[in-house]
Amino acid sequence: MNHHHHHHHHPYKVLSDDDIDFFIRAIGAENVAQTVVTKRNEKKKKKTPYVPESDNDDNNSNDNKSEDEVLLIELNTDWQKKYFGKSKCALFPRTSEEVSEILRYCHENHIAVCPQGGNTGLVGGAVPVFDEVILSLKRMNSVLSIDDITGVCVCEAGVVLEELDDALMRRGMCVPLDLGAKGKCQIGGNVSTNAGGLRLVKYGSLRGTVLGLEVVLADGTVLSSLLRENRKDNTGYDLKQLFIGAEGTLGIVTKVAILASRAPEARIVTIFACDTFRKVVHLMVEVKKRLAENLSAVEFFDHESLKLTVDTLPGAKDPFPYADDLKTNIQFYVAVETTVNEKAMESRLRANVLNFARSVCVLAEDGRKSRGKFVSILQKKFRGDEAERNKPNLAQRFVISENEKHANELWNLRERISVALKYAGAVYKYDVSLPTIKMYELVERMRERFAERRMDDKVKVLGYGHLGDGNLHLNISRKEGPCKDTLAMIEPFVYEYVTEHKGSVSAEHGLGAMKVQELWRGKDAEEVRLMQRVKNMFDPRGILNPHKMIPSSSPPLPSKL
Ligand code: FAD
Ligand code: 2HG
Ligand code: ZN
Repeated sequence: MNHHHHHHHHPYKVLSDDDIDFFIRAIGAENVAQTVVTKRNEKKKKKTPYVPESDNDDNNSNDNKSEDEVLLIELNTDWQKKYFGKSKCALFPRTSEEVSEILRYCHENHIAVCPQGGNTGLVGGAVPVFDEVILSLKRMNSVLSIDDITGVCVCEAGVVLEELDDALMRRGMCVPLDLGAKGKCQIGGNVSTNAGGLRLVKYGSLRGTVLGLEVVLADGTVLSSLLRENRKDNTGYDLKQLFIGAEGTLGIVTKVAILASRAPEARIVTIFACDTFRKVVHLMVEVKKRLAENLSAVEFFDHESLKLTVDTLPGAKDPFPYADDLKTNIQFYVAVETTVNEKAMESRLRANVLNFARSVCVLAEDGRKSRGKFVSILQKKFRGDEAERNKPNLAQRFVISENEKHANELWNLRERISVALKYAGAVYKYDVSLPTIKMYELVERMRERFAERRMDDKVKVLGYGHLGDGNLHLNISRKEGPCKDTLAMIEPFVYEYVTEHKGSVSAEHGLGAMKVQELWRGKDAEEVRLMQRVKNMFDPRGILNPHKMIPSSSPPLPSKL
């Protein structure tokens, strides 16, 4: 750390009884959770026991705590249970006007605020670093309008992604975004992190599909004219882009206008098994070329990821249970999702996908037929057209979904890897962009580093991610819990490696608290300083999500000095 240049030092106010009184007057006692005024809390103690969310298994010691204390523990803790804040106050406004009142007051009184959506972020951005007031968007969860002609949907920021998708589905539409966290994350949180997810290949980034936003600025100003519904609008700077991916540092997103898509009526998931990463990449290129208009996702995961998922999640099954017996060396899996908008076209799609799969694959296997039988059947079947295959061995085998349930089962093997990791011990997560063809070398280098230090029996190094977008998720899992030596083997090595290869240290999860100092990497100091100036312009008192995303100091000095 260097303390030489503290240009913007923001001393924040410690909350008092008066502040709590103000919040209660502004939004009602039922929308304030707090442990500042202990007398008031006394009354609430043991009233109705607060039931925590299902995956909190460590709440048996909460008997003597007030409802608010229990709720604040939950809101101060991130999804991974890796970051812990010490906030004594959480606010649940129901309207933009209430958000505005809160911010105006916090601005005047130098009170730091941490905006929180579904709290599924993976970089510690949605929980306070110290005792910032938590501003939760949870109770602003109405879908306001869906335009059947334009497909534009306007909703409040706190709508849970899956609920928004359900609302659109009833009109034959869907959200142009899909994440494993959809049951909990909110559209406002997605916008604020510019979440990518599994279908970016099809829908593009939120920077294209978000057409307008309503934002409350740090001083309480409500920017409502930014909430536009036009697909096209070239009038001046596109200011809404600044709030997309701003991680709550420039304003609070209170409403979102998003361009929905037509919901597909049928989908087919195919998983290919490959022996080298080169083939994985070339397979992806072929998939993009030949399944182009039906393609909605092309993802990959390595064998270590599959093993951990199958070992950890009940119901997860190896799609190629006989692969080892067949003396192949399967190291990678490519998961391809294809869709059609009309149910009537499903059989046509199936024929196309099958035809493609057969043309790139040595053998097929559905993992359910008895081994001897299917091998002979398939070998017979394919021997004939061997000559016609243009990419005969990009994949060793494939499995294609037979129905929607099967499609889900297969897709879960990719979508739920991070959930499996959460239950498998401590995990170090890196979400990077790299040149696609070289993407997996980082995973291999990481394994070598652990092997050199004979630490490889204690850690599992997993590589998976959004193959079609050049986005690798490198995860290091340690069953026995977090460990300083392990971390020292990973950082700063990973960040240096990625910067050297002109990648990005955060492809889609953002910087949050975890990577705030990494913003300097791969950027000229001028670029970061411009960002600091933008931050300072929108939030001169630095009350919005301090200690996140934008470093307040100068670049760190070279460590060798
Ligand atoms: P939070 O975690 O609550 O907040 C994220 C950041 O945005 C914080 O900095 C917060 O302060 C700020 N914020 C939240 N709401 C607002 C608002 N209304 N106004 C201003 N600032 C706000 N991410 C991907 O990109 N792709 C994936 O595929 C993906 N898969 C995931 C799978 C799982 C199982 C999990 C747990 C996470 C995954 N994530 C993924 C990460 C995470 O879900 C996304 O970043 C998501 O968009 C966060 O939404 P949220 O509502 O939970 O936001
Ligand atoms: C995914 O793509 C998410 O599954 C989570 O972005 C990635 O946990 C991770 O590393
Ligand atoms: Zn991801």
